[in-house]
Amino acid sequence: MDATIDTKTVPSNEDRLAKLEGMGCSRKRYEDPRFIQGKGNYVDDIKMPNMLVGVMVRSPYAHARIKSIDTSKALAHPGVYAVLTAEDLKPLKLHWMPTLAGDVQAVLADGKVVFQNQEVAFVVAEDRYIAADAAELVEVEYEPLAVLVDPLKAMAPDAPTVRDDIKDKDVGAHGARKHPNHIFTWDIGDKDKTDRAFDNAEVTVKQDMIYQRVHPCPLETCGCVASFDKIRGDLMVYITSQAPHVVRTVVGMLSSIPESKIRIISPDIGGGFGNKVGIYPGYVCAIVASIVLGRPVKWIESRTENLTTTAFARDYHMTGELAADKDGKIKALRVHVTADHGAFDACADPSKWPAGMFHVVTGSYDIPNAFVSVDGIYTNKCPGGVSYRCSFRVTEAVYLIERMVDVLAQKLGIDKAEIRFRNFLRKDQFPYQTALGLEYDSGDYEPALRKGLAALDYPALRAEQAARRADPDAATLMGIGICTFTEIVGAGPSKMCDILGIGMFDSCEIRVHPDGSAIARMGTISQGQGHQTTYAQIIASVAGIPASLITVEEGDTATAPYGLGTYGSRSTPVAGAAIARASHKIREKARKIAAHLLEVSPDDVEFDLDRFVVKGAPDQAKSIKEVAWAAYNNVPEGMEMGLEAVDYYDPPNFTFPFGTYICVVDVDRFSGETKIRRFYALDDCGTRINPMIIEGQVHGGLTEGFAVAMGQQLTYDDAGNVLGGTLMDYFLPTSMETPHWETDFTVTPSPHHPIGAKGVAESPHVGSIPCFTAAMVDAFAHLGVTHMNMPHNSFRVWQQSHALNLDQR
Ligand code: MCN
Ligand code: CUM
Repeated sequence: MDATIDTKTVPSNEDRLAKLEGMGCSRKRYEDPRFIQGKGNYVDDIKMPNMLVGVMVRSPYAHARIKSIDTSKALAHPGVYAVLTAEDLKPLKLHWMPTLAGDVQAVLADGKVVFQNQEVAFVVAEDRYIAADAAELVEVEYEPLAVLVDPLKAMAPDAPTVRDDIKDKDVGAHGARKHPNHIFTWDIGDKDKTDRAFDNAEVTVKQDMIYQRVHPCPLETCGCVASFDKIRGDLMVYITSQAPHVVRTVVGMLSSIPESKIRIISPDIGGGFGNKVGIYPGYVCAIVASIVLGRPVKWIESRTENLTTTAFARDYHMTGELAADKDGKIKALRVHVTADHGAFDACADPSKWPAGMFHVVTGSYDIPNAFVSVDGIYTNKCPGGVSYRCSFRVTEAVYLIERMVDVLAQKLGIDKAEIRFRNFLRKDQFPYQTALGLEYDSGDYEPALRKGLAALDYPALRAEQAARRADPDAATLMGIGICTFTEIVGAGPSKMCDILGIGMFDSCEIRVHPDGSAIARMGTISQGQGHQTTYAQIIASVAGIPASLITVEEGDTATAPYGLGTYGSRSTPVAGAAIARASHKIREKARKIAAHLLEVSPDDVEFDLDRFVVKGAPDQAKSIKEVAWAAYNNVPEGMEMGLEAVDYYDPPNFTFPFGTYICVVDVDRFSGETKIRRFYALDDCGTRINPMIIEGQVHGGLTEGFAVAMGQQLTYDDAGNVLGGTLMDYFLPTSMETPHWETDFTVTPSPHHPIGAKGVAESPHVGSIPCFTAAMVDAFAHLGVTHMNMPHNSFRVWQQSHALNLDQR
């Protein structure tokens, strides 16, 4: 089908716009036919000739010395090709690997294990069943050691030492260490000024809160297929990675194979949510095994391995304080965090930021003074991760400030919406320098909250709540939660953000073929976000090529330009900008070719949706399709043939999406059972590329927010056993539990982004979690409750009611 335009009989603008399917259009997802029909191509779908499969032997103990490992029985098992232990990796210097956070991590346990299910040996066999049977035959003798699970006890003089390998190092990647279990202290803000503001304040409030340890739960677990060609010296790895180019660089560093001989391919990915940013021991072992054996080796996690060993999130123990005047105008914020990073600091944050973007913690409010201090701590828990639909600790930051504003409102008896109006940054204050050193690009918070309050008829809800509270026999309590968050996404300016020294730019390369269709490649990688659909829409609007004629390809380092990948909702703010700029380069070259064809000066030619028109002579025009053909046979004197462009975009700043979320809950005061009556989510992500995809992203993020707030938790018992390592114990909501979502939007473009777009994918997660807690607390607020730790499952809520004697009739 020819979707381009015949310039002689130009259809109406409406028809042409519809054919382009550019920005603002709810174009159907190009990806869906293959996903819905089970025709996706995931890592576990990859089968290579002579492929072997590796399975990990893991530690049952959270902390133990390894006295011996006997692999002989496993090696003797028919169909087994190799059993790797730390001793085998030592000659290759691969028994430890550097982490993204500047620490080191054992690839296979070296002398002792430091968390339950830690990797101890890697068994490679004909197939997964044989490998799993043989893994049972590996005999490891352990001598259990005292276990540290509580980060608040980690710095005690008699606390067990988690990391023998660095116990005497008094400086780590982020400065001085005060204790063998201490990783870093990260301070930001003006402590003296903040302390003074507290000393002089009319009112202060303080609240402790625990943001529990959770785990992202993508449908597809982590895995890879590594294939080393001994003859050519080439390494090819299919991998579940949100950042394939970074994997290539890291694999190059570890293996000394030049990057030109390494090809990393992230095929279809069954969800990422931050779980697939890190580099895991399983990847390293599969690669080593393939190099040693000269055969492809696959490694795929089980669900339990995924939940208990790769990437955790949160585990922040926070104390917030606000100073304010009697009218609720905030004067200062002070925060201390004890951050449990597990046994190795393998957090995937930009290198310079050990607590990620936590310093967005001043939120949507004009807070003149702030000071934050974060202590990173080792414990006998799983390392890595940190991200879970959150731009590097933003979820924790937003949770803290939104909770604190509520606590202050409660103390002063001011309505929770009203106190926000009193403290919001005003539109004319942007760009706004926060007390913690960020520059917010744009925002318009007040209209968003007004729209939300009107949509739910807030006064009526409060009246209903008051009536309910006044009735001693009411069976349900009612809570209203408000969250007016500011996110920070689009890491990031290379002067602030890097990964292992590589600046966090992103990229786009577009080639227009002679027939006017095009292929575009980016350094990001979709895990379900629909990039193949939406990226084409940006090109369509800027370069005039119909989206249906644009093939978008990501995830193969052999073809895509270098990019830092997809996480932290950075694709639209960073790669999206590169796409717009590359498209613009195409358009400008096309304009010159069109002018040449029309025999006029390029200045006399205007771009008009999908064609170039001579100014003042609308019948004289060349379509982009005609120009594409000419690019290969008839270009102006001195111009290079072809029509392609590349752009590497280093953003000048982050983008700061925001939103107003409102949640109404009904809580059974006798059983603790909670029903989400309404959940309203207004998001502002600047220019909207595909409203339908945005809505889908918001639904997904809200569902994950609901999961975290209402049920998810990775608990450890005192011996360091993970309680919650299966989906029987770990809450993954289905459509049965998930509430109905109401979405809304405002549009406040980013002034520095070429098309004014901000990221959106993580906002619903970041913004909804404090909103759920706020609603739960609000249900009990008239009884003096100021905070309840998550998850708000029925049992815990019932305990709360019980403590307040609410379950006694
Ligand atoms: N979009 C838009 N207009 C905007 C902003 C975004 O139309 N102004 C569209 C984009 O074109 C893109 C989608 O919304 O198709 C998400 O864009 P963006 O907000 O830039 O986020 P990323 O593409 O960088 O996605 C990353 C983000 C993260 S970090 C997590 S975690 C998460 C999320 O995406 N993981 C997901 N959403 C997910 N959705 C699915 N299905 N699976 C995951 O693993
Ligand atoms: Cu923060 S989870 Mo996402 O960045 O892949």
